[in-house]
Amino acid sequence: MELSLLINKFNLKGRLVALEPFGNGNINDTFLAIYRNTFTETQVILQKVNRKVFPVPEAIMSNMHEITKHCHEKLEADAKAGRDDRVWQMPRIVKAKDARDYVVDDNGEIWRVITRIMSAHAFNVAQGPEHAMECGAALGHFHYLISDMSPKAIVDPLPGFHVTSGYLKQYDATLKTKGAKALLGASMEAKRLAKFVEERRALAVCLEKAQKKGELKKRMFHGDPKVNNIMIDDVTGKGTAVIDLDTVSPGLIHMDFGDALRSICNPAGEEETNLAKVVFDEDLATAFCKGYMREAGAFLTDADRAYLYDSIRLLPFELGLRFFQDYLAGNVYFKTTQPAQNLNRARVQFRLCESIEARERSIRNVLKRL
Ligand code: GN1
Ligand code: MG
Repeated sequence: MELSLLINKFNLKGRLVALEPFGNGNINDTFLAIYRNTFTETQVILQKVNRKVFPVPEAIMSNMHEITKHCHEKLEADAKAGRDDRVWQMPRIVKAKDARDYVVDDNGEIWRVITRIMSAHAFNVAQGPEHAMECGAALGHFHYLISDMSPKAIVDPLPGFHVTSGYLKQYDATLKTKGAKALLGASMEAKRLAKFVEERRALAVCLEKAQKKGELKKRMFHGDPKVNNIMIDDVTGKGTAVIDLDTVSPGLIHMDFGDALRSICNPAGEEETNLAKVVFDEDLATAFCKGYMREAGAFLTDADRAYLYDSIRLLPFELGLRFFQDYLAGNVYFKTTQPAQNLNRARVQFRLCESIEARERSIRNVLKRL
């Protein structure tokens, strides 16, 4: 079905004047749509939910319904009580004309429309310490927002998501395939990455072990708080919204903490090809942590704090492993524009992991002072 006919099934007013690809997501197809009338215009985001990644896309939408309902009520109550120094925002679902939260196209694909947060932008890399601090504050505030949501309202969006030992198992199975063997045989760099993984098998289970011992407990988490999922207000420079709610579910908030830092503290970004430019920037990390603790520090236990360093080291390893496994499996999960892209993405994350390991003492000192 043509996109303009599809978006016409949603409850949007005015004339559609633009509909174009938007953002840099690795999973869903995303478009920006602009509707105009005599007086003003409305901008919304149209997305196709990736059914290769999310096994039950309908559940993604029922989760989104529950999460936005919970958070909007809380945000409005806080705003009314004048509790915040700013207006925190969260996109809302635009209903279809048949009053449902999404539209199913002729191929059975699920499409949704959500409002666009206006006068705000997300960046692909950190712009400096103030930006990093605002990202920290926005994630901390998001954790506060979802902290009292009932996990029962949520259907597991992506079984196995952020279970590092599971990714390792998947990687091991992939290694046995003919395709992976051929790719490994053909590239010294791929062999080097395989060795990198071998040397860090114990790292993969550090947080899972702490969870088994009861030191860490699942809470509601975001799942994907990378820098370009955090919107910054154009006017004030402050964080205003955390977007991409697809993976909000019960999990370890350490996964969010580590994921945000691996993304914010790598100013070279995820697609850098010159590894010399990939370093973990401690100034950005310190700023992020300050912002995060301001909003969420009160609900971290001593045990939570004890595992923060491990989470910072783990997440680039985990994402690098996921990219590398996908490369060896023939690029079936993450969107790519060229065959070696996932290999390069893995190189970047593993280099970041090394850079974190080299700075362990200093990072632990920063964390101690929080
Ligand atoms: C994917 O779609 P996007 O770009 O927000 C991935 C994250 C990765 C990220 C790396 C559901 O997120 O886990 O950290 O790419 N999302 C899923 O860029 O796998
Ligand atoms: Mg995402």
